[in-house]
Order: sequence, then C-alpha cells, then structure tokens
Amino acid sequence: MTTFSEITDQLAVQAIELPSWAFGNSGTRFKVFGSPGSPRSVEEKLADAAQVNKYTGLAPVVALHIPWDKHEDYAALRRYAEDLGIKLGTVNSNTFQDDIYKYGSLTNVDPAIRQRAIDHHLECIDIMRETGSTDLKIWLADGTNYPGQGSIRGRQDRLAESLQVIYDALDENQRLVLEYKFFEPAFYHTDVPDWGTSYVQVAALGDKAMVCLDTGHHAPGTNIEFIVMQLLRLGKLGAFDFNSRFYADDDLIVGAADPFQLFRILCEVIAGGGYGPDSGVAFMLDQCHNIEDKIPGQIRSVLNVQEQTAKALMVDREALAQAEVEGDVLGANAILMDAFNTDVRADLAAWRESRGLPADPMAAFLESGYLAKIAEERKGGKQLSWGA
Ligand code: PSV
Ligand code: MN
Ligand code: MN
Repeated sequence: MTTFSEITDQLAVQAIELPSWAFGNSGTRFKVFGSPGSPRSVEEKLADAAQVNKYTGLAPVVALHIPWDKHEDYAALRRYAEDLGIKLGTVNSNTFQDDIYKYGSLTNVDPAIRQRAIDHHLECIDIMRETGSTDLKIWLADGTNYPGQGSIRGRQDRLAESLQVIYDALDENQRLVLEYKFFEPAFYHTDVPDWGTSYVQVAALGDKAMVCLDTGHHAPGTNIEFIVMQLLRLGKLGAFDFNSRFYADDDLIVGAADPFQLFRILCEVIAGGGYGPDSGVAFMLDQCHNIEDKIPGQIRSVLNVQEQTAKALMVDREALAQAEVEGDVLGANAILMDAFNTDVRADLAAWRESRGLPADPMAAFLESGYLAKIAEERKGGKQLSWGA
C-alpha cells in the first residue's frame, strides 16, 4: 500500500467549498429549529465559514446562493471574505421560490416567465464578475406532478433554449454547472432528473458547461462511483455537491451515512484525474445542519472528506492493476479494502500539527469559545434560514 507520507503533497492541495446556507438555520417542512448565534447577514455566514478554514485548512472558498446572499456591494463582500482568509466561490441560482415559477422556470411554457428565469441567471453572472466566481450552478425544481400536466418533450426543448441564452452570456473564464436530481419538489417527472439528461444538455452547450453531481440526488442503491467514472471519462464532471442521505435528499453530513461509498467515489475521482486544483472538478458541500451546531457540522464534514481522500490516495494502484489483469478477484478487492480499513486518523493529526494546524480541529474549535461568543454577540435581529 502507498504510505501516508507518500500522499501528503496531494492531501495538501485539497480545497473544499462550503455552502453559505449551511450556516443559516434549516429544517424540514415540519420545523426549522434556530440555534443561538446563527448568522443574520452574509457577513456573519462568511465569518463562520472562515472558522472552518481556520481550524482545518481545508475550506478556503464559500459558495453563495442568490437571492439568499444578495448584497448591495459585492466588491466589498469579496474584500470582506479575503480579509477573513477565504474567497467567494460558486454562485447558485434560485428559481424555485417565487410564485411565478409554480409551473416551471427555464422550462415554463410562458416566454415571459422563461425570460424572468433567464434574467435571474444573467444577474448571477454579473454578480460572479464582481465576486470573482467562475462557476454558475443551476439546480432546477422544474417538473410536473401528474402525467399529462405538461409536455415533457416541450419542456426539455425549452430548457435547452434557455440554457443556451445563459451559456452565451458567460465570460471566457466562467462555467455553467448543471445539477440533476431525480425527484422533489416535482414528484411525477423532473426536467433534469439524472446525469444523462444533465450531460445531454451541457454537451449541447459547449466546453464551458459541465455536470454537477450531488451525492444525495440518486435513487437508493445507485452506483454513484460509476457515474463519477463516466462523467470523468467524458470530461464533463464539473462539481460535486457532497452530503449524505439515508432516505431522500437528506443533506446530512458527508460520510455520515456511508463512509465506504464516499471512499469508493473518491477512488474513482483520483483514478479518473478528477482530484486537485487543475482537475476542473470542484469539491463542494451541499448540506444543512438541522439539529446539530452548524460550524462543527461543517468541520466534521470536511474532515470526513479528507479522511476518505487520504485512504483513496493510499490505494496501491499498480498492485490493483496487476490483480485486475490476473483476474485475481479477491486480491484486487483486498487491495481496495486494505486502504479503506487503514486508520489514518493519527497520521492526519500529526501531519496537521506539522503544518501549524490543530491535531484535532473539532476539539480546538470547541475550546475556542467561538460558539458562546456568537451566541452572546448576535442577540436580536433576524436569523437567516435556508430559503430566506
Ligand atoms: C435542492 O435539492 C438542493 O438541495 C440542491 O441540491 C441544490 O444544490 C441546493 O438545494 C441549493 O440550491
Ligand atoms: Mn445540491
Ligand atoms: Mn439537494
């Protein structure tokens, strides 16, 4: 097996983008629980995100969601982030909360509503120019609830037309990343339900359009690492939204439900050239922390990704290739399992310390008193929530 000391250079380049909405309150349709100290402004979300980076060294970028993170001065917001040692990243559009989008946004039969949705994306691109962001992420709630409600073919054609207008507005250094999800909020059909549909749509647009794979957006039992392999093979994997699911789009902490699946996904990422800053694959979290504290939730998440990445980097790929050509089924499987079953936690702790980071970022953060400080300082005002 590759030793831990042989992989540290690769580990050192890992950067995971945090979603701004992970720091606000969130919940289910039954209840949104607030936590003391939850952010009341984009600035407070960024300050919390910077804590995750401070203790882990893993999270230098924060993704924004428009209009949730709308700001009167994005250049100032960018400077504010930079002063905290982080950057503004992916801009996520939102066409799923306005009444006019009840029957769809980019797919709507009404050209005026489609134009409204397109204009929203053009606004996002303008914001990206000011924040220095390069990725526009589109997740659509578009779909129907009943057979016959809409022409699924017509909607797909209108989606292609709308996306083309948005794509044509991108600058040279900007990308469009189209996320798929197999159900919800539409229950009969979704306009971008799977990687194939996303791939077909972005392939028609051009080189700057890519697929986003959200790990929570598949039917139970789906072999997600196969999709990772295929998208990398096609040169179209643009981004991950990492999270865990037990039942639906749970948005739980990545690596919580199935660490082995996360390991297998990362093995395919590494094997397919999807790892590292030049790979063109953005590692993002898309999570909400409904009952647990948000900053520790994000710290746990990035550490989970780091731990499984270390193991995936330690797979002896030469031995694996050899076992595969020899038809050594159990030998090949054992090589993978050896890496997965290696406990890298002590090595990671020592390596963090050697880089001036706390050996145990979670403990160091909890001891810092930051949670008590924000609970005290952020009294009054309206706490921000997912969707508001
Ligand atoms: C809705 O399913 C969703 O969770 C998508 O995964 C998006 O990435 C996210 O919301 C933010 O828009
Ligand atoms: Mn997502
Ligand atoms: Mn989701």
